[in-house]
Amino acid sequence: MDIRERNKTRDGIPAQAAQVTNAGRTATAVLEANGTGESYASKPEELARILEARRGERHCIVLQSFPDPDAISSALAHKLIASRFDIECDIGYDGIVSHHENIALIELLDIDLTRICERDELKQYSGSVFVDNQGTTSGLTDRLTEAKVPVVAIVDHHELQNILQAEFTDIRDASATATIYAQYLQALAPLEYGNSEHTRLATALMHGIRSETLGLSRAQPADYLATGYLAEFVDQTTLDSILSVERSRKSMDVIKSALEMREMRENYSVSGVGYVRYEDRDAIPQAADFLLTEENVHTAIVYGIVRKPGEREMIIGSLRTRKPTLNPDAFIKEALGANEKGRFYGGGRREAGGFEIPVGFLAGTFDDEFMRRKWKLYDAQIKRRLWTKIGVHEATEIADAEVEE
Ligand SMILES: [Mn+2]
Repeated sequence: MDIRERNKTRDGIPAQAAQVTNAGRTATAVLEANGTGESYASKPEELARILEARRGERHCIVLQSFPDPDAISSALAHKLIASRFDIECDIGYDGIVSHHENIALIELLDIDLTRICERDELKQYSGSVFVDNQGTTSGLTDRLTEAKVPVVAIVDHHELQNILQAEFTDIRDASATATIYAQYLQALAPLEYGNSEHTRLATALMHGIRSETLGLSRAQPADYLATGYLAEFVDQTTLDSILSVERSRKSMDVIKSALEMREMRENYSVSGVGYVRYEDRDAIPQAADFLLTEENVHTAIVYGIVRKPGEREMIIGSLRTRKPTLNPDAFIKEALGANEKGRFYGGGRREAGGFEIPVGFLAGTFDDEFMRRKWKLYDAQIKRRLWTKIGVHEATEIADAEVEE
């Protein structure tokens, strides 16, 4: 069944009520009830069977192009589980690790990520594993398919994307992929106290779950079970250092522009921040998080043109919402549509979504006037689509007038 269909049923019950109903049940029952009523209790066993059949192989764990703590920690957990089956894994990505918290996570926990570039041979892998994504947000997906590397597993909590078929699939409505992996670990590779590798993994997963739940304030029963399990293995000092890393000056500038440029209608706060350096791309979701903290705002959308030197130019945007009836995946797909190949410009999960629209023919840096007009044009078009979806119409004309000035 489509995960969105299942969400609808669940969303019929207010989140609070659902949590109260879950109280007092056994751990497994809560895990099952937390999502959809479908049982996930047998998933670790199923994963073990698949990995057993691939003993001795080498796999590539694929992260989204811009890995976040949830993805990084989940990949680390997958790597540990796979090692129990003599499967060696590289954790691969093709973009950039830019958010300061992510860099701190990798540095402080000594995590080995492999940046895979154009010339790297992918045929060396006997299988690929997608964690915290389903192939839509990585440039490696098409390359692995071309190299005929079979998809061994997909473990994710985003809406079902249906672009890859895997031997093992666990896509559920969880807060974090790290929450799912904490469950797998308990069943397949229980953490041991005093093992430094396990301490690093538990710390990373704790950070992954915290970052997906706004520091646990949005946590669900399954997240408390996961963090409850991880807690005794976590290195609190390291976790504190990761969390206290300051935002870069450039990120602060993007957040400032988002605040200045925001337009508010019907409790939606929409802000186009103009050109953003590739390294500062993660400031866009941070700015959306920030705009969501304003009173009377239930949904914030921030976007900008991101330029990767010498390469593609994209409109990159983030949506954050507190509105229980707003499905970010459907909202973005319906508002912005798909390209000529039918691939949607974006999607999402509960409370968050993102989009990437190639600038294409207009890409490139020219004089200031050209750059200013280009931004105005894209800004106007995105606002037109968003306001139309939201149901505000007069704003479209304002945007048109600005472009024609
Ligand atoms: Mn995630």
